[in-house]
Amino acid sequence: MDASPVNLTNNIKHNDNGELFRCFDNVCICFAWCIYVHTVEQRFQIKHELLQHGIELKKVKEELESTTKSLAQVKVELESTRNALNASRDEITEIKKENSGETYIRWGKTSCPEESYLVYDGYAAGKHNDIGGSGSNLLCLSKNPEWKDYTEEYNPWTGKIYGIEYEILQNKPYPKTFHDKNVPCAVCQSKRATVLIVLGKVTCHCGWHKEFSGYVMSQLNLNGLTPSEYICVDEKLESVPGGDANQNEAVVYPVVAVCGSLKCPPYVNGVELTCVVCSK
Ligand SMILES: [Ca+2]
Ligand SMILES: [Ca+2]
Repeated sequence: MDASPVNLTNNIKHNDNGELFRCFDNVCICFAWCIYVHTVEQRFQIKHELLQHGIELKKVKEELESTTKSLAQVKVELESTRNALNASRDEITEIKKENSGETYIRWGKTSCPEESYLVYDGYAAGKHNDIGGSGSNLLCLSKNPEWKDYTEEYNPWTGKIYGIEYEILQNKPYPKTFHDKNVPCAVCQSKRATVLIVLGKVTCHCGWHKEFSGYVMSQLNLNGLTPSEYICVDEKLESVPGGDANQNEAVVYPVVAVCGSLKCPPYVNGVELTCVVCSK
């Protein structure tokens, strides 16, 4: 290497410039590195924030799904409640309909026909068959009487009421095993507004519903006996338990047609008269 002063000066200048450039490069590298590091940090920060947002979005999505399921469940429950309310409303309407019809007595039975409602079943009762006075109508007495003021000692100054027996030994319509047995009765409420008892028929007229059919019965047709009303007794008899003894107090016999003023035909002399209870 040349050691002359000029060369030395040049070398010094050269060396100064080299250091200068190296310093400048280092600063640039440093600056670039800082920018790079800052950029990486920013990216990392953004990535971290995005990740957090993603987690929050996932939570919101899960909550939305859970809420949707809950709403679906509420909808099902509301639908079920609405159906139950509709069913209750129909039931109430049906009960109102069932309880809006006319009542009738089904003599000889303890129950009502399928479409009718049993108000109560009881004991058929009426006046004594060969003693005058008292009432003439036949009644369906409750099995559970209620009393108010009363006296227990015998008092002749009263009307009287007796249990009714079947008197059917001489007649065909009913089994003779029911002879002398006591007559039960059922008070029924029809689903329909009007009830009509038709004698001499076992079917109802067009537009009418048949409640039950049977035979007409009444007090015996004999001089000296006081009359009763005619009643429609069911064709399939029942009897009051424990009432088999022959008491002959209040009684009912089958009723037959008598030709004369009553036109025959269509009626037939001596034939037991049928009856039907109809509603509409
Ligand atoms: Ca009896
Ligand atoms: Ca008798």
